[in-house]
Amino acid sequence: MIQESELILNNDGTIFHLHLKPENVADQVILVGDQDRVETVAGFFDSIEFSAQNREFKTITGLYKNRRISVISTGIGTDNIDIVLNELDALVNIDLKTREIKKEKKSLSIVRIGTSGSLQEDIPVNSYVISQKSIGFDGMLNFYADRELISDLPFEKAFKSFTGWKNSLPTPYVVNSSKKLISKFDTELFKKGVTISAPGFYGPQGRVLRIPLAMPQLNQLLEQFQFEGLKITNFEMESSAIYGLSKMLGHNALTVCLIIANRVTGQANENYRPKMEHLIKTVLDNLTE
Ligand code: R1P
Repeated sequence: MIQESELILNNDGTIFHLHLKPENVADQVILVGDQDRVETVAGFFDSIEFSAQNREFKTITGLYKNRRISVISTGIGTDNIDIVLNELDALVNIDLKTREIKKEKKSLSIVRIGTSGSLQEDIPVNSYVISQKSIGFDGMLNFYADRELISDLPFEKAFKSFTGWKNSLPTPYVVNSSKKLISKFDTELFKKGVTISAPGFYGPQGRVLRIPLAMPQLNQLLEQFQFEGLKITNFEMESSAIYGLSKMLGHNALTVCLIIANRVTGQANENYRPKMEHLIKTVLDNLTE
Protein backbone atom coordinates (compact mmCIF):
# COMPACT_ATOMS: atom_id res chain seq x y z
CA MET A 1 0.00 0.00 0.00
CA ILE A 2 1.34 3.43 -0.96
CA GLN A 3 1.36 5.80 2.04
CA GLU A 4 -0.71 9.02 2.09
CA SER A 5 2.46 11.12 2.23
CA GLU A 6 3.80 9.50 -0.98
CA LEU A 7 0.60 9.72 -3.02
CA ILE A 8 -1.31 12.75 -1.78
CA LEU A 9 -5.02 12.99 -2.57
CA ASN A 10 -7.25 16.00 -1.96
CA ASN A 11 -10.43 15.79 0.17
CA ASP A 12 -12.58 15.43 -2.95
CA GLY A 13 -10.56 12.38 -4.08
CA THR A 14 -8.62 14.22 -6.78
CA ILE A 15 -4.86 13.83 -7.14
CA PHE A 16 -2.74 16.46 -5.36
CA HIS A 17 -1.51 18.84 -8.10
CA LEU A 18 -3.57 18.01 -11.19
CA HIS A 19 -6.93 18.01 -9.29
CA LEU A 20 -8.16 15.12 -11.46
CA LYS A 21 -9.93 11.81 -10.80
CA PRO A 22 -9.23 8.72 -12.93
CA GLU A 23 -12.44 9.16 -14.94
CA ASN A 24 -11.39 12.69 -16.01
CA VAL A 25 -8.40 11.51 -18.08
CA ALA A 26 -8.58 10.26 -21.68
CA ASP A 27 -6.10 7.71 -23.08
CA GLN A 28 -4.92 10.35 -25.58
CA VAL A 29 -3.25 13.22 -23.73
CA ILE A 30 -1.98 16.48 -25.24
CA LEU A 31 0.50 18.40 -23.08
CA VAL A 32 1.18 22.10 -23.59
CA GLY A 33 3.35 24.44 -21.53
CA ASP A 34 1.13 27.52 -21.61
CA GLN A 35 -2.20 27.22 -19.79
CA ASP A 36 -3.84 29.54 -22.38
CA ARG A 37 -2.92 26.97 -25.07
CA VAL A 38 -5.28 24.48 -23.35
CA GLU A 39 -8.25 26.62 -24.45
CA THR A 40 -6.80 26.88 -27.96
CA VAL A 41 -6.56 23.08 -28.27
CA ALA A 42 -10.01 22.55 -26.73
CA GLY A 43 -11.37 25.16 -29.16
CA PHE A 44 -11.05 22.49 -31.86
CA PHE A 45 -12.96 19.86 -29.83
CA ASP A 46 -16.50 18.92 -30.97
CA SER A 47 -17.67 18.68 -27.35
CA ILE A 48 -16.25 19.24 -23.86
CA GLU A 49 -17.06 16.94 -20.93
CA PHE A 50 -14.75 18.19 -18.17
CA SER A 51 -12.42 20.99 -17.13
CA ALA A 52 -10.37 21.72 -13.99
CA GLN A 53 -7.44 23.86 -12.94
CA ASN A 54 -4.98 24.03 -10.05
CA ARG A 55 -1.95 26.35 -10.26
CA GLU A 56 -0.50 26.06 -13.81
CA PHE A 57 -2.11 22.64 -14.37
CA LYS A 58 -5.26 23.20 -16.42
CA THR A 59 -7.12 20.27 -17.97
CA ILE A 60 -9.93 20.03 -20.52
CA THR A 61 -11.26 16.66 -21.68
CA GLY A 62 -13.49 16.37 -24.73
CA LEU A 63 -14.13 14.72 -28.07
CA TYR A 64 -12.34 15.46 -31.33
CA LYS A 65 -13.69 13.49 -34.31
CA ASN A 66 -15.15 10.94 -31.86
CA ARG A 67 -11.81 10.43 -30.11
CA ARG A 68 -11.66 11.28 -26.39
CA ILE A 69 -8.71 13.60 -25.68
CA SER A 70 -7.43 15.38 -22.55
CA VAL A 71 -5.36 18.52 -22.96
CA ILE A 72 -3.28 19.50 -19.93
CA SER A 73 -0.91 22.43 -19.32
CA THR A 74 2.33 21.59 -17.56
CA GLY A 75 3.76 25.05 -17.02
CA ILE A 76 7.47 25.41 -17.73
CA GLY A 77 10.20 22.88 -17.05
CA THR A 78 11.04 19.24 -16.35
CA ASP A 79 10.39 19.64 -12.61
CA ASN A 80 6.72 20.17 -13.47
CA ILE A 81 6.86 17.20 -15.85
CA ASP A 82 7.89 14.98 -12.92
CA ILE A 83 4.60 15.97 -11.27
CA VAL A 84 2.40 15.69 -14.37
CA LEU A 85 3.72 12.31 -15.59
CA ASN A 86 3.74 10.66 -12.15
CA GLU A 87 0.24 11.91 -11.32
CA LEU A 88 -1.18 10.99 -14.74
CA ASP A 89 0.29 7.49 -14.37
CA ALA A 90 -1.08 7.17 -10.83
CA LEU A 91 -4.55 8.11 -12.11
CA VAL A 92 -4.55 5.23 -14.60
CA ASN A 93 -2.26 2.61 -13.03
CA ILE A 94 -2.82 2.91 -9.27
CA ASP A 95 -6.12 2.14 -7.54
CA LEU A 96 -6.57 5.38 -5.58
CA LYS A 97 -9.00 3.71 -3.11
CA THR A 98 -6.82 0.73 -2.11
CA ARG A 99 -3.55 2.60 -2.89
CA GLU A 100 -2.28 -0.53 -4.65
CA ILE A 101 -0.65 -0.68 -8.10
CA LYS A 102 -3.08 -2.26 -10.60
CA LYS A 103 -2.14 -5.61 -12.15
CA GLU A 104 -3.29 -4.56 -15.63
CA LYS A 105 -1.31 -1.51 -16.76
CA LYS A 106 -2.69 1.16 -19.08
CA SER A 107 -0.47 2.85 -21.65
CA LEU A 108 -1.28 6.48 -22.42
CA SER A 109 -0.48 8.25 -25.69
CA ILE A 110 1.15 11.56 -24.72
CA VAL A 111 1.89 14.28 -27.28
CA ARG A 112 3.44 17.60 -26.29
CA ILE A 113 2.72 20.60 -28.52
CA GLY A 114 5.25 23.28 -27.63
CA THR A 115 7.25 26.30 -28.72
CA SER A 116 10.96 26.07 -29.28
CA GLY A 117 14.19 27.73 -30.48
CA SER A 118 16.05 26.36 -33.51
CA LEU A 119 19.76 25.56 -33.35
CA GLN A 120 20.23 25.17 -37.12
CA GLU A 121 20.27 27.95 -39.72
CA ASP A 122 18.21 25.81 -42.14
CA ILE A 123 15.36 25.34 -39.63
CA PRO A 124 13.76 28.79 -39.77
CA VAL A 125 11.15 30.42 -37.57
CA ASN A 126 7.66 28.93 -38.22
CA SER A 127 9.04 25.40 -38.91
CA TYR A 128 7.49 22.37 -37.22
CA VAL A 129 10.02 20.09 -35.51
CA ILE A 130 9.48 16.59 -34.13
CA SER A 131 11.83 15.47 -31.37
CA GLN A 132 13.03 12.03 -32.44
CA LYS A 133 15.36 12.04 -29.44
CA SER A 134 15.79 14.38 -26.52
CA ILE A 135 18.92 15.24 -24.56
CA GLY A 136 18.12 16.17 -20.98
CA PHE A 137 20.37 18.90 -19.59
CA ASP A 138 18.05 19.02 -16.56
CA GLY A 139 19.26 16.07 -14.50
CA MET A 140 15.76 15.13 -13.28
CA LEU A 141 15.83 11.59 -14.68
CA ASN A 142 19.15 10.90 -12.89
CA PHE A 143 17.15 10.51 -9.65
CA TYR A 144 15.48 7.32 -11.00
CA ALA A 145 17.20 3.91 -10.90
CA ASP A 146 16.29 2.93 -14.49
CA ARG A 147 18.06 5.97 -15.93
CA GLU A 148 21.00 3.84 -17.16
CA LEU A 149 18.62 1.36 -18.80
CA ILE A 150 16.72 3.90 -20.86
CA SER A 151 19.39 6.44 -21.83
CA ASP A 152 21.10 5.93 -25.20
CA LEU A 153 24.56 5.47 -23.63
CA PRO A 154 26.69 5.50 -26.85
CA PHE A 155 24.99 8.76 -27.90
CA GLU A 156 25.46 10.15 -24.40
CA LYS A 157 29.17 9.28 -24.42
CA ALA A 158 29.76 10.80 -27.89
CA PHE A 159 27.91 13.96 -26.88
CA LYS A 160 29.85 14.46 -23.66
CA SER A 161 33.17 13.87 -25.40
CA PHE A 162 32.40 16.18 -28.37
CA THR A 163 31.29 19.07 -26.15
CA GLY A 164 33.91 18.55 -23.43
CA TRP A 165 30.99 18.43 -20.98
CA LYS A 166 31.84 20.00 -17.59
CA ASN A 167 31.43 17.63 -14.64
CA SER A 168 29.92 20.43 -12.55
CA LEU A 169 26.85 20.43 -14.87
CA PRO A 170 24.11 17.75 -14.57
CA THR A 171 25.02 14.61 -16.56
CA PRO A 172 23.00 14.76 -19.80
CA TYR A 173 20.75 11.78 -20.60
CA VAL A 174 19.44 10.81 -24.05
CA VAL A 175 15.94 9.40 -24.51
CA ASN A 176 13.80 8.38 -27.49
CA SER A 177 10.32 9.29 -28.68
CA SER A 178 7.68 6.62 -29.34
CA LYS A 179 8.17 4.91 -32.73
CA LYS A 180 4.42 4.30 -32.91
CA LEU A 181 3.60 8.01 -32.52
CA ILE A 182 6.38 9.30 -34.77
CA SER A 183 5.03 7.13 -37.61
CA LYS A 184 1.88 9.30 -37.62
CA PHE A 185 3.95 12.34 -38.61
CA ASP A 186 5.82 10.98 -41.62
CA THR A 187 5.46 14.04 -43.89
CA GLU A 188 7.80 16.78 -45.13
CA LEU A 189 5.89 19.29 -43.01
CA PHE A 190 7.67 18.00 -39.92
CA LYS A 191 11.46 18.18 -39.61
CA LYS A 192 12.89 15.51 -37.33
CA GLY A 193 15.91 15.75 -35.07
CA VAL A 194 17.33 15.87 -31.57
CA THR A 195 15.85 18.29 -29.06
CA ILE A 196 17.68 19.56 -26.00
CA SER A 197 15.57 20.10 -22.90
CA ALA A 198 17.25 22.74 -20.76
CA PRO A 199 16.62 23.47 -17.05
CA GLY A 200 16.32 27.21 -17.75
CA PHE A 201 15.63 29.70 -20.54
CA TYR A 202 18.73 31.92 -20.30
CA GLY A 203 22.09 30.46 -19.18
CA PRO A 204 21.10 26.79 -19.71
CA GLN A 205 20.20 27.66 -23.33
CA GLY A 206 23.33 29.79 -23.84
CA ARG A 207 21.65 33.22 -23.58
CA VAL A 208 23.81 35.94 -22.05
CA LEU A 209 22.16 39.06 -20.70
CA ARG A 210 24.47 40.03 -17.78
CA ILE A 211 25.92 36.76 -16.46
CA PRO A 212 28.76 34.90 -18.23
CA LEU A 213 28.30 31.19 -19.08
CA ALA A 214 30.11 28.13 -17.66
CA MET A 215 30.55 26.77 -21.23
CA PRO A 216 30.54 29.83 -23.55
CA GLN A 217 31.16 27.80 -26.75
CA LEU A 218 28.45 25.20 -26.05
CA ASN A 219 25.78 26.41 -28.53
CA GLN A 220 28.30 26.40 -31.41
CA LEU A 221 29.26 22.83 -30.52
CA LEU A 222 25.58 21.82 -30.34
CA GLU A 223 25.07 23.22 -33.86
CA GLN A 224 27.98 21.12 -35.17
CA PHE A 225 27.37 17.85 -33.28
CA GLN A 226 26.28 14.80 -35.29
CA PHE A 227 25.86 11.17 -34.23
CA GLU A 228 24.55 8.29 -36.33
CA GLY A 229 23.18 10.73 -38.92
CA LEU A 230 21.26 12.81 -36.37
CA LYS A 231 21.78 16.51 -35.66
CA ILE A 232 20.60 18.68 -32.79
CA THR A 233 17.67 20.74 -34.07
CA ASN A 234 16.21 22.73 -31.19
CA PHE A 235 16.00 23.79 -27.55
CA GLU A 236 12.96 23.60 -25.28
CA MET A 237 12.36 22.67 -21.65
CA GLU A 238 10.22 19.52 -21.18
CA SER A 239 10.73 16.69 -23.70
CA SER A 240 13.59 14.84 -22.00
CA ALA A 241 11.54 14.25 -18.86
CA ILE A 242 8.38 13.41 -20.82
CA TYR A 243 10.25 10.78 -22.88
CA GLY A 244 12.25 9.39 -19.95
CA LEU A 245 9.36 9.04 -17.51
CA SER A 246 7.01 7.74 -20.24
CA LYS A 247 9.53 5.02 -21.07
CA MET A 248 9.91 4.04 -17.40
CA LEU A 249 6.14 4.00 -16.84
CA GLY A 250 5.16 2.31 -20.13
CA HIS A 251 3.54 5.21 -21.97
CA ASN A 252 4.09 6.43 -25.57
CA ALA A 253 5.36 9.99 -25.93
CA LEU A 254 6.20 12.47 -28.66
CA THR A 255 6.95 16.20 -28.83
CA VAL A 256 6.06 18.45 -31.76
CA CYS A 257 7.24 22.07 -31.59
CA LEU A 258 6.69 25.29 -33.48
CA ILE A 259 9.99 27.12 -33.95
CA ILE A 260 9.50 30.69 -32.68
CA ALA A 261 13.17 31.77 -32.58
CA ASN A 262 16.31 30.90 -34.51
CA ARG A 263 19.35 31.06 -32.25
CA VAL A 264 21.80 31.05 -35.18
CA THR A 265 20.29 33.85 -37.28
CA GLY A 266 18.95 35.77 -34.26
CA GLN A 267 15.36 35.95 -35.58
CA ALA A 268 12.26 35.55 -33.39
CA ASN A 269 8.49 35.60 -33.95
CA GLU A 270 6.52 36.62 -30.87
CA ASN A 271 3.31 36.70 -32.91
CA TYR A 272 3.26 32.92 -33.30
CA ARG A 273 -0.33 32.15 -32.30
CA PRO A 274 -1.88 31.73 -35.81
CA LYS A 275 0.92 29.30 -36.74
CA MET A 276 0.43 27.48 -33.42
CA GLU A 277 -3.29 27.06 -34.16
CA HIS A 278 -2.41 25.45 -37.50
CA LEU A 279 0.07 23.11 -35.80
CA ILE A 280 -2.49 22.09 -33.16
CA LYS A 281 -5.15 21.29 -35.80
CA THR A 282 -2.60 19.31 -37.85
CA VAL A 283 -1.48 17.30 -34.80
CA LEU A 284 -5.08 16.55 -33.77
CA ASP A 285 -5.87 15.38 -37.32
CA ASN A 286 -2.75 13.20 -37.54
CA LEU A 287 -3.54 11.59 -34.19
CA THR A 288 -7.14 10.81 -35.08
CA GLU A 289 -6.66 9.61 -38.69
C1 R1P B 1 9.76 28.84 -22.42
O1 R1P B 1 9.35 30.08 -22.88
C2 R1P B 1 8.67 27.78 -22.55
O2 R1P B 1 8.25 27.66 -23.92
C3 R1P B 1 8.56 26.37 -24.43
C4 R1P B 1 9.61 25.82 -23.47
O3 R1P B 1 9.72 24.43 -23.51
C5 R1P B 1 9.19 26.39 -22.13
O4 R1P B 1 8.15 25.66 -21.54
O5 R1P B 1 7.44 25.51 -24.53
P1 R1P B 1 5.88 25.89 -24.26
O6 R1P B 1 5.53 26.98 -25.24
O7 R1P B 1 5.10 24.64 -24.50
O8 R1P B 1 5.77 26.35 -22.82
